[in-house]
Parts: sequence; C-alpha cells; structure tokens
Amino acid sequence: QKNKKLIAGNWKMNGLQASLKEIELIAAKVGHYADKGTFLICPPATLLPGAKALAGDDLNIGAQDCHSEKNGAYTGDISAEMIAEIGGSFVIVGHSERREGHHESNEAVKAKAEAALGQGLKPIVCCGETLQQREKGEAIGFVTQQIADSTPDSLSKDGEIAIAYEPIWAIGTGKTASVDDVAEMHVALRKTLVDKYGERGNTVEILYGGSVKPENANALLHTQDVDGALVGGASLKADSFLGIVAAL
Ligand code: G2H
Repeated sequence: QKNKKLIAGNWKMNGLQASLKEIELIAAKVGHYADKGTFLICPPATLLPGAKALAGDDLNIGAQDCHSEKNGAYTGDISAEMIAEIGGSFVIVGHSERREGHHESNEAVKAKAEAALGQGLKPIVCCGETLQQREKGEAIGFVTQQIADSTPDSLSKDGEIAIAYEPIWAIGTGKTASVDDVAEMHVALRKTLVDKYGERGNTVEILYGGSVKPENANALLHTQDVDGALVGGASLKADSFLGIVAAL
C-alpha cells in the first residue's frame, strides 16, 4: 500500500460559477490530511481558472479530458498545454463516458495520455468493464488489455501516471463493486503495470471509481492495491468529498 492515496473528484458536466464555493471549502480543509493523501478536483473547463485561483497549495486542479494534439482545428476541444497554462496538474483521460459517448479507442486514449505527459500533466487513465462482460467472466481480461493498450509506452519517472478502475455498471448507479472484486481487479492491474513498466509499475496509483461515497470509502480505500478513489457525484459537495477524505 502507498503512504499517500490520491482522492480525485470528477465533476463531469456539473457546476456553474456558484459551485466554486465548494472548491474553496474543500481547499480550506484538505491540508489537514496532507500526510495521508493528495487531493484533486476536475471541474468542467469553464471553471478551471476560477477553481485554480481558489485552490491554494493543498488542492490540485485538473481537467476531465484533453486533445492529443497541441493545438489546431479541433472545435470544442482543449489541449494539455491549455490545462497546464492555467495551473492544472492532472487530466482524466479515457473515462468510460468519453469512450462511449465520443467513441474514444484505446489508441486515442493513449495519445491523450502521452500529450498530457508532454506538458507535465499527470494523466489518470480510466478503464472498466460493462455488466455484460462481468457476467460472462471477461472483466479481468478486458480491463487489463484496455490498460495495457491505453497507457503510454514508457514512463520517465515514478508515479508519472495514475489509472482508475471504474466498472461501468457501478458508475452513478449507487452500486459499488464488492471489496473482493475490486481487490481481484486491482491486483491484476498491478501485474499488468509491472509487466509493462517493470518496478516503476508499482509506483502508478490505481484508483477505484464508481459510486464512491463517505459510507463506503473506508472499506474501498483499505482494499489491497487501492491507492485512491475517483469520485463523481459525491465530489460535487464539499461535505461529501471531505467525508471521503476523512476515511483515509
Ligand atoms: C465514475 C465516478 C467518477 P460516480 O464515473 O468518475 O462517478 O462516483 O458518480 O459513480
């Protein structure tokens, strides 16, 4: 188990300017847990500069996606450089909602992760199986292949990327995977990372995501090879995000 866990909030397409007060509340408190964790909120792009201005030293700000190219005719996209310029330090890539809604392939996700590294951002590369794949017994094979194919070819320093396992059937549904299922997947993902990167694979944080909330955070965060959480719905309010942080 790592000394510090990464607790990341993914606001998805939620939050207007008034929501920045939640960032302020979170930023004021997470410093108390600095020895136990690293904290991150990924608001929508419209809130990135405002969030960064309020985040202070103890809260990281990141984006929910980036384009693989540096700039150009890509209407609606933002680049890794744009995220870095406003002081962002992380970017989520390959979330299942983007893989599904925007037809992002493993190859496309890998290119985004590499673009992020090129700008000094830490990508959080997401993976996860559908309920049908789980029921057919294909979850481990599918997810480990997804991560092998969606992550950069090489890492130049320890902890340069994180990954997040998010079973699609547990996202926003209130269902969480059982602790045994999470442990089994995370151990398999650790092996995939060590096979790909050698010893350095042990320094990649493996987050769990999918209906993480204060009530289940303690058990999930203390499961084998779970190095943190990627939190959607429960990250929108400071109280619930801090409730998860308090479970560290
Ligand atoms: C999974 C997660 C955050 P939620 O998508 O990425 O969302 O916690 O709402 O299930």
